[in-house]
Order: sequence, then structure tokens, then C-alpha cells
Amino acid sequence: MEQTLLLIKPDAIERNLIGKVISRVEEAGLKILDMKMVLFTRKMTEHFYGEHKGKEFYNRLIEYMADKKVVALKLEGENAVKTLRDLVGATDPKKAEKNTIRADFGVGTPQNSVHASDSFKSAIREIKFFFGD
Ligand code: FUP
Repeated sequence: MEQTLLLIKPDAIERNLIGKVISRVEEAGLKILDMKMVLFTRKMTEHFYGEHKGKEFYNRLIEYMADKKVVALKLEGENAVKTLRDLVGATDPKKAEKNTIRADFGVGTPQNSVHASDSFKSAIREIKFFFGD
């Protein structure tokens, strides 16, 4: 069993897609261990996306996410990290595989509806970030 983190981003929340995203997660067999809606402050956003600082899309990403509400989900399942990444699809919704969350709901970058941990190590860090130890 493995754990991973899913964030439902502001563009999806704005378009009333929380339920649809969560349905897909449950249909894929992932268990929701914890879940909350939180205000993603500028400070949290900069900390969470610290690895992207200096990249050409960084400022746009921060402006898009900062001081908006997100829904964080702590998920568990077999190969949860890969299962969720497959369900979410590629970063750019236009390039995301058919039937993925980003292909079906995303509108662009950074408005790609969800974030999913990209490795076991990131999952541990990101779950701690939102839910503590
Ligand atoms: P992902 O792991 O698929 O969420 O992608 P990254 O960690 O590389 O990027 C984090 C976020 O930055 C993406 F969700 C959207 C944004 N981004 C852009 O806006 N443009 C890019 O070229 C790459 C990422």
C-alpha cells in the first residue's frame, strides 16, 4: 500500500468539478484517508512550488494559485502514486491522454485542474505539508 496527494485546483473548484474529480479517484480504487478545503496562501504556494522557482512559468503559477482555495486529498492504494498520475494525465491538458482528468477538465497551464504527487518522496513531503505527520 502506498499513499499520495491530490490537489483540486482553483479552476476546477470554480467550475463545480470537485465531485466529478473525486468520483474518478474513487472509481480508480483509491481510498480517501483524509480531505480538506484550505486557503492556499501565497507563502504556502511559494513553499509548495519551491522547486520551480526561476522557471519561465513560475510567476504565472504562483499568481494563479496564491490566496485561493484548494481541496487536498490524502489517498491510499496499490501503486497509488502511479495510479493517480495515470488518472491525472500530462501537465498540459491539450497533450494529456484521453479520458484523463486533465484532458477532460483542464483548460490550460497552469489551469490544469489538479496536482498529483510525482514520486513516493514528493508524496511524503506533500502529505506532510497539508496534513502533518
Ligand atoms: P505536474 O507534475 O504535471 O503537475 O507538472 P510540474 O510539476 O512540472 O508543474 C507544476 C505546475 O506548474 C503545473 F501543474 C502547471 C504549471 N506549469 C506551467 O504552467 N507550465 C509548464 O510548462 C509547466 C508547468
